[in-house]
Amino acid sequence: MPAWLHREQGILFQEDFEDGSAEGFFLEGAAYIEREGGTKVMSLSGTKKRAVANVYIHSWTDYVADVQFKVNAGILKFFFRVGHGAGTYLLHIEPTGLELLKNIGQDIFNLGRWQGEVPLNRWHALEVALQGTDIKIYLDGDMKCHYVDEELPVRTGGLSFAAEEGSQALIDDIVVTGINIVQEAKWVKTGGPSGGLGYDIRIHPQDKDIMFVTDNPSGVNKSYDGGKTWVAKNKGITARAGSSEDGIPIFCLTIDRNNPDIVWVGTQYMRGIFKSTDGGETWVKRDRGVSEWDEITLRGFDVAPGNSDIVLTAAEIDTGKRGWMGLQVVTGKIYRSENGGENWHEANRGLENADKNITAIAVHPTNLNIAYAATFHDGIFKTIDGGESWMAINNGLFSLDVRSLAIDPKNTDTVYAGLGEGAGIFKTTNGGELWEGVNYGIQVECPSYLQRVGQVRPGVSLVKPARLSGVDYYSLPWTNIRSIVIDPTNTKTVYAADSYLGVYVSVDGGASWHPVNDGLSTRAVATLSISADGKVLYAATSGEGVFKLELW
Ligand SMILES: [Ca+2]
Ligand SMILES: [Ca+2]
Repeated sequence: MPAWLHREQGILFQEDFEDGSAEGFFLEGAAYIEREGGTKVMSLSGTKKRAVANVYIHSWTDYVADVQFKVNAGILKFFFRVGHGAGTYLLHIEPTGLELLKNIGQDIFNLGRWQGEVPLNRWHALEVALQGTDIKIYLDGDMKCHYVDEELPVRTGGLSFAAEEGSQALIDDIVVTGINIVQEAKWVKTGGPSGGLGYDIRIHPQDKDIMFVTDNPSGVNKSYDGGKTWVAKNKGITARAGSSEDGIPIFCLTIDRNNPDIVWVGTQYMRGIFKSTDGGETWVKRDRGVSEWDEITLRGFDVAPGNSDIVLTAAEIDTGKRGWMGLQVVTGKIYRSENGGENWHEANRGLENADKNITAIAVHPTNLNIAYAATFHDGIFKTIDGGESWMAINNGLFSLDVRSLAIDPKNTDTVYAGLGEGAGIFKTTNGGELWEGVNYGIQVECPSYLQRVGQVRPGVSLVKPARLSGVDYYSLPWTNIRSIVIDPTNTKTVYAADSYLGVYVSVDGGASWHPVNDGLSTRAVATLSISADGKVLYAATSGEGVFKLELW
């Protein structure tokens, strides 16, 4: 654990309902607060619709949950480590005993049963203590069940209570204690444009005070003082857009890994690749060979290690067609230059068909023949011939909506992929042969009436309810991992940004994640960038500008 984070045992959640509200709960059915004797309690009455009170907190791992309950009819169901898709444990509280179950996907596993009286119409104290795979359940102070879950244990998640039809129960005095990760360093807002679409932030690899932020319409912005002040740097960028033709539609920016004086930018909704050879002070147009005009958006660049003449750029192309709910149908294209941008040619073999809007491109840190491209609908592609041909590498991915990629600079077969559709983060340690979800502590959300995370599989479409318009569907609060960066000085430390829930850190190579949002006034993070010395992290937000986190 780095010094700017520390673990602290404390109260994670507490609710006695005395203020008449149930903060942090999502309620369904006949779940409401009522007075009972001298106190206020949560009442759950199952009718045709079951009554549910949920606390969806995915970052809880080991915790002790204490609760008072009283069952008046039927059974009370108590769920713990509730996580989308990952499964959940479930305790049935019946008049004749307790039954411990586990639910993963469609499967229910019976883990154990305690036979004994749990009288109705009386208050009881329940305690569930979770430590790794160890589960202990206490009723009125005595341990009734002890189970060690060695097989597919559920590792993380909040808690939830439910009463099915015919059941009625009261709950009160919920206290959850466990390990809190306390963030000592806080995000600080810097200057800079507020940030719209295409909000890239990049730090000079040798001088972390020098950085760039792009957006449409302000173009390229450069800071020489670590983000305090910014100056527009668009000299030579001829692209203009907007109703008054004064917007500078820059969508992406990349600093050459070999030579930080070389900087690439690309435009949105128009043909425009510009190159700087003086550290972003002036620009020249370098888009010969690109065949599109208004229908192209450049989504990113990467430069071959050791050879600044070899550059790949990923483009989104509007086909002019309209698809589902009138949304534009876009496709993707990769262009490659072998002469520092004098000419570009299409490098698309294997990518020609269908809808392959490319969201990110990453060249291997040491082997210029290997690169990865992430697509919005078709997963991840890999090239081993420098970008001339591509193959899909989606084995293990839960969603084919991929928003970000990061290659571990030291263990170069390790790649992280940030997914949309609430599918979280996936990692490969073998160059993409197999991907595994690494979402321990990542909060994943999507609307409950759509399929939940973990149930989305390649080739299986998400449910798109007819009553939603296309715009609604795409503006729903899916969690989308838009950016992943790896600390170059210690590649076990990884940062990920969700466009809806903010920033996470992992200090164990993705095995577990912790939210680090203290000081961020918005959770809508578009891009992260880390300095070469691993000491400063920047987050470019959508709408509230650039934030800086100093790490120690
Ligand atoms: Ca109470
Ligand atoms: Ca309350």
